[in-house]
Amino acid sequence: MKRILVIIDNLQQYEKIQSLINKKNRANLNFDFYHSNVPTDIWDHIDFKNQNKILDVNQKTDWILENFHMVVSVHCYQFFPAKLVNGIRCINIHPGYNPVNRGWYPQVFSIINDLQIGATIHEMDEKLDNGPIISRKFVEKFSWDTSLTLYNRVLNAEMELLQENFDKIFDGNYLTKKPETGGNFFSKRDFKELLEINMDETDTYRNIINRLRALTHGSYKNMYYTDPESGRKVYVNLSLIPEDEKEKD
Ligand code: 0FX
Repeated sequence: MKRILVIIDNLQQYEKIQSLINKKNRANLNFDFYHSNVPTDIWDHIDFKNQNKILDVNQKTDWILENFHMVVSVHCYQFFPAKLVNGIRCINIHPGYNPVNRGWYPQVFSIINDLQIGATIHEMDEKLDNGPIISRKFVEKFSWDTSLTLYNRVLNAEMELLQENFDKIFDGNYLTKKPETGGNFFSKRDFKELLEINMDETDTYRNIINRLRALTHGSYKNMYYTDPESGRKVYVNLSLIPEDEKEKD
């Protein structure tokens, strides 16, 4: 029996992975799911609620090394220590195409910087989103995408990659590809620096629309200006409706 630890902080992907595992029905694989100590909606899922499924990978490195054959990180908020990534095979499912979209919120920076975007499954090394690539694919990007619509396409691509490579990944039977040099890395700080609107800044409509749609993601309050009278922040979202979709309304 192969014991596989999955650390996952994303409910959407958890539900899809569970159904894939059930469909695969591999009797020799045993999956244990944990999440980080960062509250997300996965905590309310029946499989996690009141179950003490928080796992700190730094504190529990030795326990992981003793009890598991491999680790899978799925949108996991923790940075894995060197002892862990060097001691056991750790795989990451990343919502970006490495090395083009390393780091945080890849689709946001893909829209703003006109970069291709996709998903990657890779072995983890000591750097973030950097290890040998097992499989990756691009997704389409449209001029009417917001962060949310593009993100959803990337999440689907992640699951397609997992499905296509499931047996290879868990049997450890694949060839990897070293990521090309160069690429991009964006941090959470880079994201935060995009949020405040300077009302006196001038730019092309193309750049302004790109920035607005890159920061439009469902109900998240991202871009804002400060109302000069009251000093309150006013959040801005962009609605983009291609012609054919409008006709359906
Ligand atoms: O889980 P995740 O989709 O992914 C992020 C990083 O992008 C990824 O590289 C890392 N491996 C993982 C641990 O964390 O992040 P999320 O569920 O917090 O956010 C999903 C999207 O929502 C994000 O891509 C952009 C958008 N978002 C998120 C926050 C927190 C916003 O637009 N505003 C926000 O304040």
